[in-house]
Amino acid sequence: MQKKIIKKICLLGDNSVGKTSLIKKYVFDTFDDKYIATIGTKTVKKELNVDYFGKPLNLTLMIWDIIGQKEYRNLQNMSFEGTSGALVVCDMTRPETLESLESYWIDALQKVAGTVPIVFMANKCDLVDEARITRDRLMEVTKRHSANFFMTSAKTGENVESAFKTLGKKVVAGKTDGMVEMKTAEKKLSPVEAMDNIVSHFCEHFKQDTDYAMSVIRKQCEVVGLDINNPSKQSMLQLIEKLAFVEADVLSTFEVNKNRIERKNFITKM
Ligand code: G3D
Ligand code: MG
Repeated sequence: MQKKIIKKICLLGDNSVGKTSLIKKYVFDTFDDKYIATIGTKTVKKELNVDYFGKPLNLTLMIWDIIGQKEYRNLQNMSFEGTSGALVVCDMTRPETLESLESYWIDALQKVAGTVPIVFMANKCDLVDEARITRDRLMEVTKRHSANFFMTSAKTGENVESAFKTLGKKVVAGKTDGMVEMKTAEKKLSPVEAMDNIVSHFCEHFKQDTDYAMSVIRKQCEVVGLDINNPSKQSMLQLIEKLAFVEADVLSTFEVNKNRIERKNFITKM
């Protein structure tokens, strides 16, 4: 049987760079304005076949169209949650939209999703006479992020499929070009490894020193009766709730919930 996996990706970039049009072209193979008005920040699905270490793999991409207005920071952060990769889009007729990827979007994504693979789309390449971003400039910027770029057109369809497919492959491999490490999505964690991830996650995110964070962990393990050497799933879930409670004093509700979700993810990987 063919192996199947589902991955979430998102498209991000300033207003009007063509994110919605690109998704529409890729998923439905059309380009018109009616869809643009109705899709909003919805998610669409697209199945594709990719090669996974020499074996065919059926990959379903859940494609998120991220709202382009920078003021919607919380909505964006929520959308970035759990994303495995991103297409970062600029408009070739507006150089400021490329600057904005570096000064805002990539950073915002990585703060929530970590270092996930990205592929640049320099869109509206059909508007040849109006293009104000050069190939050299694109090379320079994308090199800094160890990423590929494609000059695309949602209007003609040029390179649209290639860009999505390239990201799909990277997402499956679970690595960025700059990283040697292989993070296989399917790797199972032992209970102790899950616990280890929860503890280190807490120590990283709790805004006080690591010693203090560890003392909080020890105390809360005692409270829920968790055995460090043989942690049960139930006790880890209880611990996660206790840690969220402690964090509520120093972090925002958004951060507390985000941490809780990320920690529970370690348990689902068991
Ligand atoms: P967004 O989702 O990033 O905000 P949209 O961008 O997909 O809504 O596109 C913004 C405008 O750019 C739309 O025009 C759309 O038709 C146009 N557009 C998108 N991609 C391309 C492209 O590759 N080539 C050209 N020539 N135009 C493109 P309107 O006029 O509806 O604002
Ligand atoms: Mg849009």
